[in-house]
Amino acid sequence: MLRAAALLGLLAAVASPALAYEVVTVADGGTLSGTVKFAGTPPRLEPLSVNKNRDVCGDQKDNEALVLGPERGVRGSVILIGGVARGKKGAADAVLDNHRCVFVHHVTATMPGERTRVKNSDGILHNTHGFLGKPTVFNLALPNKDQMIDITKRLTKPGVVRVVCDAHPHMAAWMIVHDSPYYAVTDDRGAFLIEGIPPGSYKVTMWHEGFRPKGLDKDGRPLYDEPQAITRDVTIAPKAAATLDFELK
Ligand SMILES: [Cu+2]
Repeated sequence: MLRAAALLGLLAAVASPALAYEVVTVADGGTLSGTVKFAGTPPRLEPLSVNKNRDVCGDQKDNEALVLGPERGVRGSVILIGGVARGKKGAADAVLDNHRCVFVHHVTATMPGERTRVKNSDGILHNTHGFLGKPTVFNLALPNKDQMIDITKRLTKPGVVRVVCDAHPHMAAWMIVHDSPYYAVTDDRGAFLIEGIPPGSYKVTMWHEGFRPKGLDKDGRPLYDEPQAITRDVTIAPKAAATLDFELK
């Protein structure tokens, strides 16, 4: 939880929380696309062992803290454009699914007011617990298959929400709550695309969870080093396409 807390200040600074986001028509918006690539030697991440419900979950699960695709593209990095006070309407309808004892997706981004739900696709009890720094923002027992709980109203503040399952220590996810709909999560190739950006100059932050293993906590949850964040400047011209490539080490 401390790791997430350390990043909150940084993201809050990027996010300008004093301004309430305003939806307007963006007639001359530009796009920002790019990639996150891994440089250097990636750590060897062992599979995570499952402590119970092995009949449903299996014995072990892949570690998703750092997943590299073709040409070392990094999956699950978050790209945030900071300081956009007015712009397009958010279109997210995010569902964080407990599916075969893994959170799908491992990294989700959303914003306050955009519909966000937690689902259980398994026929066993999961308890999805989200922390914004230390405080709990949601704590949901999901005993039933295909149960869905709407958490939109719980996500009132921008920041990094660390999500765990209280029933299964191997389960972990991240939910990044941004103050505008100008965000993206990188795909299997490490690529991202953000559209409809009002022309202007912005700070763009790439965030990635910690991925260098630091053992287990008392509950058997894997620990990692600090999340990483890299912020760069970008200028978006009217109806133009800008690119930005990040390197994670
Ligand atoms: Cu669980």
